[in-house]
Amino acid sequence: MEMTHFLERKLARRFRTFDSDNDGFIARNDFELSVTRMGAAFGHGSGSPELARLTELSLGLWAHLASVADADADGRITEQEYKSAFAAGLLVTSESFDAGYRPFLTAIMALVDEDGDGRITEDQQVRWTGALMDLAEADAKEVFRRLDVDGDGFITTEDLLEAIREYYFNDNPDSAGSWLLGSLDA
Ligand SMILES: [Ca+2]
Ligand SMILES: [Ca+2]
Ligand SMILES: [Ca+2]
Repeated sequence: MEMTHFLERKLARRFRTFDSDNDGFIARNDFELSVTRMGAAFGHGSGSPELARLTELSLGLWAHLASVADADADGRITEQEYKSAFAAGLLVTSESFDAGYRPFLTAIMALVDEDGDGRITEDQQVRWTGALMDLAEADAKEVFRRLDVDGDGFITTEDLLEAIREYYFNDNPDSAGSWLLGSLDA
């Protein structure tokens, strides 16, 4: 896949959201940490089946990342390794996107959508993106505003899935998905 400057900036931003402990690398502990933060943010402890499911999928995501992106096999992934693997189509492609992302997003929503009505509020969006990806509150609110196209105060799993798809595969800087992780210059 062609690596445009815009895509490169988006992948750099995504890399930082994976790096939960901010040490400059993605490793297994980053996924353990983000899941722990999700549990704390939504009141799910070690006995929670929803948290167990998210843990399973998160560690599965890490295992997949490690197997395809950790080129030098040192147990951690650098930003360059991440970008190279994406460019080579080893991480997610527009064809594999739905199958790859829907289960993960569904597991996240099982914690976040506390009343189970299939839609989430701004406050829930702020909490989950803060816990899982350390997204700033102001950025999360801006993301929510852009995704709540009909302005009813709620967004759905489908809205999020479409935005994530755009984030990776739409090279238009004005697409709603471009804003999914806040400012690219931060
Ligand atoms: Ca890290
Ligand atoms: Ca490595
Ligand atoms: Ca809800």
